[in-house]
Amino acid sequence: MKDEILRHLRYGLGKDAAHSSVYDWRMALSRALRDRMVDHWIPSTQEAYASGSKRVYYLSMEFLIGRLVEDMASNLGLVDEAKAALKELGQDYETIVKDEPDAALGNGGLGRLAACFMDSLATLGIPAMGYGIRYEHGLFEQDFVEGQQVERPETWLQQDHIWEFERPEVQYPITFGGHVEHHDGKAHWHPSETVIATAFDTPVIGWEGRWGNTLRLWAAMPTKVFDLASFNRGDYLAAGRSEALARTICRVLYPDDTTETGKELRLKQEYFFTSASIQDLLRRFLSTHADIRTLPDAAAIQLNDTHPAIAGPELVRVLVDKHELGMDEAIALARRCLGYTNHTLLPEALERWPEWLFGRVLPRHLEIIREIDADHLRRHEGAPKILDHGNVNMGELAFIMAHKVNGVSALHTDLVKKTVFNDLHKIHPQRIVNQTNGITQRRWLKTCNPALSGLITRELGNGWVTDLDLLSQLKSRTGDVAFKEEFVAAKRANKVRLANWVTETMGISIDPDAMFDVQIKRIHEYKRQLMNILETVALWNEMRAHPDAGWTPRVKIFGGKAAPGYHVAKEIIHLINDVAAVINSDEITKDLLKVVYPPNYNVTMAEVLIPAADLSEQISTAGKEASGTGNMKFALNGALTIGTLDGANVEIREHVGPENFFLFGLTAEEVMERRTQPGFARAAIEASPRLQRVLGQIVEGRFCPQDQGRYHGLVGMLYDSDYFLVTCDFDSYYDTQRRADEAYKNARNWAAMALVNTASMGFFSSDRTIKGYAHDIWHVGSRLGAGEE
Ligand code: 26Y
Repeated sequence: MKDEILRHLRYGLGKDAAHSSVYDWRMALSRALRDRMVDHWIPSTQEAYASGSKRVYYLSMEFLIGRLVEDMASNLGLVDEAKAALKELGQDYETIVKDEPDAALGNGGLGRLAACFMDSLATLGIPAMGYGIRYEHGLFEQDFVEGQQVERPETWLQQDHIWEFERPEVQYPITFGGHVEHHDGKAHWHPSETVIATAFDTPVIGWEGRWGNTLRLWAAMPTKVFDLASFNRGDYLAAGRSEALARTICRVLYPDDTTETGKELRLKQEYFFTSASIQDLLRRFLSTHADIRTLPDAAAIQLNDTHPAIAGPELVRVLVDKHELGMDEAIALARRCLGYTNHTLLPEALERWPEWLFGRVLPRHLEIIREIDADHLRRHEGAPKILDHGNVNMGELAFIMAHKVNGVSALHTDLVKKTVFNDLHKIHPQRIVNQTNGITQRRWLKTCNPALSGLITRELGNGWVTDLDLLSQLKSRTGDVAFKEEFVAAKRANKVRLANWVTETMGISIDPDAMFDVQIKRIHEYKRQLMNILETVALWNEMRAHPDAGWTPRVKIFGGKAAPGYHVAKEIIHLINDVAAVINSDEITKDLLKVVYPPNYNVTMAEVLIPAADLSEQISTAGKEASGTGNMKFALNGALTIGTLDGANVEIREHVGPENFFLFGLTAEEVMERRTQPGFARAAIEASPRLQRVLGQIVEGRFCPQDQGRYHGLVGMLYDSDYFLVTCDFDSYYDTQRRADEAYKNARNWAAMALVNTASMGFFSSDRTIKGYAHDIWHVGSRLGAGEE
């Protein structure tokens, strides 16, 4: 390893050891790891090709990967070797690993789920390809200026991204606009714009390098650098048009995970990567198969939400216009290939395009969608339509074109059946299935929490790394005082590490023995960070009034970004920061309460915060969080959850037992019922003197004396509408927090509860989730060990 690093330093980077920076060392280490990785990757790729076995194609607008060096080193079992080699070279492994920027090609849960799935597919030996977009700029970087979020562009590709291999020979034209002509019963699309999709491949190597898949991300290139004929005519704009479109199409990830903005560029991004992926998988299929009708035996195409839902009409278009299948046959064939995962019930996050805009960008696809609607209506009278009220509804499209539709937790799937897709569910009662989300324990325990994972491996061996159910053996240890002490020591070491980082980066000193209470996720009204900060103020009031009442010291930790156009979410960020400034400078409560909100929350920050958490905040309005996956990461790392009966919280609570979970709040049914009562919010506030006081303080400018009206709008909204029922759940939340305070005082018992949480998380491995998809939806198997057959 040492020689390989030095060789890459010299011949790959043109440096000698004496003059190398951390960046150079990281590049050399990464290249050395990459070589080893390729030796696992190529045989898998060859085997998948030679066996002709069915493949999974996972189409996702987002892959929220984070850093790669450690992941690769860990999955290849090379961490110790790399550390030793670098040490001999006078370098520090940790420093080098920390130099890597996150690959942040996603907004949040949906993108991170795709990354966990890629890890599990490779570990399980299922031939698969992830398809997405190679954004030049990932999710924006967040800064706080006077407590307010400001966004800076993210620039990960300004450095060499050495994990990827450019594939200039893999190119497909992607066309837009123009018009369609019909003659001799055939459609001819004459598009007005073309860009070229070109592939960049990143190997995804599973545990111990047993299998490797590919993440193929598409970048756009102009058809020619510019059109010389137009240029010579003096038409400079036309000459550069393809170049301009190519430059913008992959420029930036849309930073919104809720409101569909109806932007033409987003539709073009969606079609761009979906069409490239469909062309690519068909080329692969046709290189070994003669009959296109057998495609469903070779390809399972999974749509990660509706973002790639255009895959349905695109596949039909190719089958009809190029392979001359009949329309009905093409629709049925495409359906047998496609699966659709729904990730949201929020109406504003369901994609809809104005028909006029859709038809302008994709005129042939609009015709095909009409045919899909007609075909479906012929078979099912009165069925919901894709084209409705001048809109193209991508949810209906995805549903109608998929043979299976899945929700991402038991509760969510149930609500999908009862609400958004109720009518379609009645027509196709077998179509909707559940696949509860999961997380990869390789990243979210093994790598991010060496203190705990080392302890577990010492006790159980390392089988749990590929079989998380084995953690249940730890349940018998809740009475083992010595083991529990080590479990507690691991948590404490992680808390000290976090406390040091908070002091260094934010200048706030926090006590590692205080309860670390963490809420990290996108800022959204339904996730109710607002309720958390209101409770913080209420707690602070009580602490100031009775400082000697034997409080459990707390550190409230927040992390998360707001969509740049989401005004209310930005106000919530501002309020958290305003409250933090006041509380953190209060002499009376300085040993009892701190509020910490480090800017620019991302995957890497999660990897530090989660292992150090005591309490996990999963407090969304019941019925709104499809699943959550952070909830699983916390519990796996020995945090207790305070949460509502929402998303996967329900199943987490079932697995850990109700006595090891702090439940509060209205149920999904009660939420719906409460909303029908006029003035419910005002009534709830009137019934809660504690909440009244907090809201009064905020309105009076207690946290923003220079600008007293700052939160009038926000508080007014709580009184007048409060769609997410912050006011109704507030008292129950406050009381449950005090129960958590009491429980924390009994350190032994808390440790036992935390240990049961870790020990009960086997079900929430993404390995289990992927096995579920493989069995119920994709009908694919593992190739592990199959090579020797
Ligand atoms: C259409 C566009 C505005 C859009 C872009 C991104 C809409 C939604 C999204 C992302 C949604 C998302 O991240 N959903 C989350 O998916 C997770 C994985 O299933 C769930 O755990 C989580 O509850 C859900 O909010």
